[in-house]
Formats: sequence, structure tokens, C-alpha cells
Amino acid sequence: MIEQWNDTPGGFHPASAPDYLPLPQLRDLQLRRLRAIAARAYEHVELYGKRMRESGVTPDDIQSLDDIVRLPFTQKTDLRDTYPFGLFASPMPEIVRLHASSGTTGKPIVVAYTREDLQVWSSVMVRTFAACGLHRGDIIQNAYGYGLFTGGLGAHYGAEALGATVIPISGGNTDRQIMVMKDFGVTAICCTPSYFIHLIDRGEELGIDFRELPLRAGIFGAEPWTEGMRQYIEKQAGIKAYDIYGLSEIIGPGVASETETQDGLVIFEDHFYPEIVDPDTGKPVPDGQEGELVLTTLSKWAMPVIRYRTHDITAFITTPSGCGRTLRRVHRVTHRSDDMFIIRGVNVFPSQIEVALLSVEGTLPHYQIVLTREKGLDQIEVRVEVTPEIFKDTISALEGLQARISHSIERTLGLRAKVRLVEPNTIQRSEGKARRVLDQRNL
Ligand code: DLL
Repeated sequence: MIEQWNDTPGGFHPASAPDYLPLPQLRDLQLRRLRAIAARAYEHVELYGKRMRESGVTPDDIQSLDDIVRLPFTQKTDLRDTYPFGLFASPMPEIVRLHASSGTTGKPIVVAYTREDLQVWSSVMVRTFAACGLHRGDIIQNAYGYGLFTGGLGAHYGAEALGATVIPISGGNTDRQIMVMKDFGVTAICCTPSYFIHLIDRGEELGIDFRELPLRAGIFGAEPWTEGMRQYIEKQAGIKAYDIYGLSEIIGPGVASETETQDGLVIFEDHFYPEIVDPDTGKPVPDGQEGELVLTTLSKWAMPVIRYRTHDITAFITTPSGCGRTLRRVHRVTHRSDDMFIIRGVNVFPSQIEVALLSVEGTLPHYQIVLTREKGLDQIEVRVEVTPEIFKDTISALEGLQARISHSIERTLGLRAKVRLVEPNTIQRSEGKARRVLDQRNL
């Protein structure tokens, strides 16, 4: 019976049942899970125990979902300060997977999963794929990066659990991606939207029209994109382009997904409880108003995360969804409340670049980051001011310095940036918060 459902294109997948829970049942489930996870964090994670005691709250004080606001927030700096394993609630032998993502400095942040956490992760990814109309029999090219990034393995196990055929090609090597897409009869692709635009453009150069291939869906996320990009992709490739959202700290991809009606991101809130708060005050904003998304993991065992400040700006959608799901939806995420930007799928904080620069002698802490996009591919240029003494050096000495900076950035970010040395006093000083990033990508 299940297989039959599984085979129906666009049909109901049994894993999606929680998407349609009647609201009283959903709220009841969320409250039970919230109380359990607050207790787990309180008892097993030193930082949470301390924070809750300091704010005079215990898990027993959570009597209703509204009481969540009594719990303290978690910030990315908390993951940094407890690096690497300080927020784990499970002993190491119960942890079967680690992933990592950018921190704000040279060190990444680390996240952990028990076997049950991985099952939950697969289940929310099955729900993601099913919501995008994929099913058993689909051939899914997974071009999210495999490795410490959660995109590759997260999508991989979800696609396998769906019963689809997965091609674990990972990111990069554009010509091979196009060859595989064509020769293997790929029906769906997972990657960042900007990389898919790059694939379309390269396809054109190679004389391959994606509209003539069996490809019919793109499962795009991990970076901000727009309706304009969606329209371009859908027209040029003849596919449906879906937005999926997630973050490592919460689980990875699988936190929220568009559905076949493409009318907002449905949050899998039976596992990830959403709030939207004013980024300055931390107070909840009225439904429908824009603010910062705050997420609480309701079931994650290895590393429960309470009220995580995502810095992603969005708003709850207040009209009912066209697809009949009862879960709350949010608008696509187009900007953030901090200075993080995402380039070629890698999250970057200017502070990381600063750390990389300061480790190289002869540079000043004056720099500017310029982002551009050529044929869907992000380019990053770092303009660095050098000291007056260094500036008088020979060309080859300056080239050596440039290479050292470039290596240092690559070591810190895992990303190759173009480095341009500029004369002393040419980078504008600002009085308030420096405008370090000039984003000219015109999404
Ligand atoms: O990007 C997880 C993911 C992988 C999501 C594959 C979707 C697909 P991180 O590397 O931790 O995790 O980056 C998380 O990326 O806080 C957002 O700022 C941004 N982001 C992720 N998805 C979207 C999206 C993965 N659909 C950070 N739209 C998040 C806009 C997104 N921004």
C-alpha cells in the first residue's frame, strides 16, 4: 500500500502525515516535546542549566507553548564559546555523526546527531521531497556538497529514504554535472539556485537545452534567492523550482520547505518550533510582521538547541496554504539581521576574513569585501590596505604578500578569494559600524 502511494506522482506520501495534523493535536505534541527538550537541555547541557537558573526558570515552568518566551535565547557565539562539544547532551558513544559550519572567527561550529536524530533528519527530508512532488522512481542528482556541510548528506539520506535513486555527485565540476544530468535521465536536482543558473548557462554554451531533458524539479536552498531567479530558472530549464530552508545549528536542510503550491516555506514545526522576534528587542512581533526567525529543536537529542537566533529575516504567512498543510509558513528568506553572507554555498562572516588578514604581517585592519556574480557564479574580491612601508616594496614583494593573504583566507574559509592590495588610506573609514561588504550580486 505504502509503495503504491510512493509511486504516485504528486501523490500523498505517508511520511508527510504530520504535515496535516489537526492544530490542537499539533500544539499538544509540540508542548510535550518542548517540555521534554527543555528538561533535557537543563539537565544535560551545562550552559543551558546555568542560563535557566540565572533567568529563574525551570523546565517545569513551561506549562503552555507561550511560556517558551521564558527560556533564554541561544546565539551562534554560544556554539563558538563551547567549541567543540560543549553543547552536546549525549555522551560521545551515542553520537554517530558530526557536521560543522562557519563560526564567526577562525573556528567552525560543530553539531551532533544520535542515530534517532539522523532518522528524524531523513524523515523531514522525505517530507521535503514529497512536498516538492518527488517520489520513488525519481532520479535525484544531489549536487549539494558532501562533507562537513549538512546539505549533501542531509539530502542524500532523505532521497534514499524516499525511495528515489540518488546520484551523490556533490558540488562542482560543471561539465560532468551536465553530462550526468543528460545521460542518467535525471528528473530532479538538488543544489544552490545560483549554481543551477550556472549549470543552465554552461548548458547553453554546450548546446544542451535543459527543457528537452527529463529534469522536472529543482530543490534549491542554502542561500537567499528571489522570485526573479525562480522565474528565470523555471523558464530556461522547463522545471519547477522549489525553495528549501535549513541551518546546521537546527539540523541542516529539512527545517522548512515549499510545497507543490509554492506559496511559502512550510516549517516542519512538529520538530522545529518557530517564533519571529524583533531583532533588536527579542520580543515577539505580531503575526505577519517581519522579524528574526527563532527556532527551537523539539526532538533533537544529541544537541538540543533552545530559541536559536537564526538572524534570518522573514514573516509568518497568515493566509491558509493552498496545499492544505496545517503547519505554519514563512516567506522566503532574503536577508539577515547580521553581516553574514553566503558565497558559493559557504557562509562567511567578515570577522572571519578579518582574522585571516590579521594573521598576515604588513596588512592593516582596513579592508572591503566586494561580491559579484558572473553567470551564476559568485565572485569574491577582498581589497586590503597595506602599510605605507610595505607599499614602497617591490612588485614581487607585494605579490608575495598578496599570495600569503590569499592562502590565509583560503585556510580560514575554505574558499578562494581574489585579493587586491590597495594604497594606504584609500578604504573609506566609517564612524559607526563599518560597511565591510559591497554586495553587487543583484539577486
Ligand atoms: O545551508 C542547510 C541547507 C542545505 C539548507 C541545503 C538548504 C539546502 P548552513 O550552511 O548552516 O546550512 O547555512 C544556514 O543559510 O541561516 C540562512 O541564512 C541560509 N539559508 C539556507 N537556506 C536558505 C534559503 C544550510 N532557502 C544559513 N533561503 C541560514 C535563504 C537560506 N537563505
